[in-house]
Amino acid sequence: MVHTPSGPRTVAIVGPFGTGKTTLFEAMLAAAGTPLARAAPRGGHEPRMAHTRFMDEPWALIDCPGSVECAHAAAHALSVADLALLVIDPSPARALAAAPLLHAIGDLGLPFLVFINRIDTMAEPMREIIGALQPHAPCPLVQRELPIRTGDQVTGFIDVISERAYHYGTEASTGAPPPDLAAPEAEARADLVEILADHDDALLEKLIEDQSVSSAEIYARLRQEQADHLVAGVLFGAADRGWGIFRLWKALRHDTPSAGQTAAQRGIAAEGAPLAQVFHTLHAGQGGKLSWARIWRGPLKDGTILNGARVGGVWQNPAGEAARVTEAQTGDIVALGRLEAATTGSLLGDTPPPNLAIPTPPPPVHALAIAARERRDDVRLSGALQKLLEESPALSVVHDADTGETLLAGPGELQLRAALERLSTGFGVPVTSHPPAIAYRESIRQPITQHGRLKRQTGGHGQFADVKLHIAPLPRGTGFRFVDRIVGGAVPRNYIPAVAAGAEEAAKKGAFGHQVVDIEVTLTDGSYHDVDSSEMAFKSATRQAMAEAFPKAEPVLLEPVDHVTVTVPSPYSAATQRLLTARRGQILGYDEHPGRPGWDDVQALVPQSDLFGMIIELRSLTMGLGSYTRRFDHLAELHGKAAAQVRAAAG
Ligand SMILES: Nc1nc2c(ncn2[C@@H]2O[C@H](COP(=O)(O)OP(=O)(O)OP(=O)(O)O)[C@@H](O)[C@H]2O)c(=O)[nH]1
Ligand SMILES: [Mg+2]
Repeated sequence: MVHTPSGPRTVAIVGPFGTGKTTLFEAMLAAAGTPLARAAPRGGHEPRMAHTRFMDEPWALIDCPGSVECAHAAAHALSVADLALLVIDPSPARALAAAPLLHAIGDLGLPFLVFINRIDTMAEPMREIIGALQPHAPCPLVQRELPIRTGDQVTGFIDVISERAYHYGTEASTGAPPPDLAAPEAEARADLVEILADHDDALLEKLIEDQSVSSAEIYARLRQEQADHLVAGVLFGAADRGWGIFRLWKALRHDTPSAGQTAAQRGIAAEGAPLAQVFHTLHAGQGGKLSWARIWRGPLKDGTILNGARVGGVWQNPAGEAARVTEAQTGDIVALGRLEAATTGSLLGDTPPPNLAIPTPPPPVHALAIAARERRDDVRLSGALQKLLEESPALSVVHDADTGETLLAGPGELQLRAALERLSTGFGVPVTSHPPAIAYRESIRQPITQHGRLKRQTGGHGQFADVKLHIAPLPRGTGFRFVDRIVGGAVPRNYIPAVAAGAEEAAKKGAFGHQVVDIEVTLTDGSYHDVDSSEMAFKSATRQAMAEAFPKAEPVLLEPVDHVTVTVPSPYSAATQRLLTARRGQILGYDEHPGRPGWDDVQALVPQSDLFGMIIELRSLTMGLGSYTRRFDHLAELHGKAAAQVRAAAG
């Protein structure tokens, strides 16, 4: 085998909000002897990278934000990692919060370890915590450590495989397990071996024949089965006290696949031109655009042409600070400078691209209408938005043709707020925002015949047109229709298109000021003047007739109603239905979410005006786990007080 220089193995630290990932990231770097130059920001929205060495091997750690609104950033980090380190709270009740990450890890087929943090506050049995997590995990979870307690405090642990005891504060083993823990330890070890034996006949045979299994055998088997994502080990500790960090590092060192192995698993050939996958983008002011990428195939030199653009700088992050290097090796995590066309999720390199799973953005669940605070910033706003979208691929910008608004949509309220802040302080374009306008419509309920007549004498010759229209309601969803019933040339052929255009134009603004839909306008009769009639005159007369007709034809306000699918863990189904009902939702039913046992899809029809802000309520109801998708369904008539409110709001 040819030895090729290899970059670091990469671990993505993920977990629910506030479980101590950043604290663990810092503790791991400190334990490796390369503490961060500056403390990492708490509760940040961005992944943070650091390079380090542990026992003389290179590593890259990615500390991912935990907020559900940042799930997409974490998904990108997971998609370039060799292993996921899932950090959770020591609480069975909070296990569900890790379910989406466990699904994402399972979908990627990524090896992972679970780290139960805050062991200093653990009040419940370890078995229950793991038991609550297990139903959401893509494979069996095996407990690799057993807590040693002094009073009700955890003061150390037993390594279940090596059967050695460790006390927090010392890295070397303090010897054999204390006698009172010998039995539980033997049991935990037997459980672990039994799970491993499910995929290993030789081990199974030994078990059946009651032969002893050596630590070396178990370690080797565990490593293999973790790499094949057949099992995942569970360790624990307390990040902010440095407890259990050294053992965690040793487990990672032993069990994390190399970049080459991960690349092979993703179907990337070892030989070939450089290949990199961008997982994070940053516009760093003076430094220009930085594309953080995993090098699936190196070496990649500064100045290399990737997808037609020259790499303008390669940086690593020792101690969490950027340091320029001349080239990156296979496996490296580096920032590549000035690749203008690259975005988060881009594959940079030769064709054909390998079959890599690039995360798709989650459906937007919150949106704001935005505008540059200063009119003169309009053009700069579009440039700033482009940068923003490169940095935050879970955001999207659409121009709503109905309302004329620019909508910034994304995974939640906090992300949108952070985005507005980034636009103003990061890119120097202050913006205003407000809830998106609802595209109300209106129609009529009473057919009406209306005469429109324009007769005007201006200077030389005059303006004359005369039309008789029949305006009738159509079934919901039909739109606008124009019918010509002129016989005998009462309105000459060449003016009919002008009548049709005038009618369509007039329908843009009905009795309540909204677009009029689901009507049929029939031109039944009219008259003209040889000299004074013109297209303009007919258009004008038609518009006038329509405007006069609408208020008399029992106008009715129509509001857009969406079909909404809310996905929640099943225990929250009933509460979700109540939430939807309270927002004027009409529940259509609920079903198990396809391919995700324990989760439900609740279907409902909900007026658009009641969807604004719903995600905030839904998340607070569901431990942040609920999400939804929506699509326009139909227009519904709005009467009484509700209609009056909309009209009052419109002024
Ligand atoms: N008691 C205890 N507190 C801890 C431990 N580890 C972290 N914390 C505290 O938990 C809080 C959250 O820690 P962070 O490291 O910011 O959590 P995080 O997972 O990075 O949070 P997000 O990135 O916002 O999801 C901080 O106040 C930490 O001091 C621990 O082992 N024990
Ligand atoms: Mg954090």
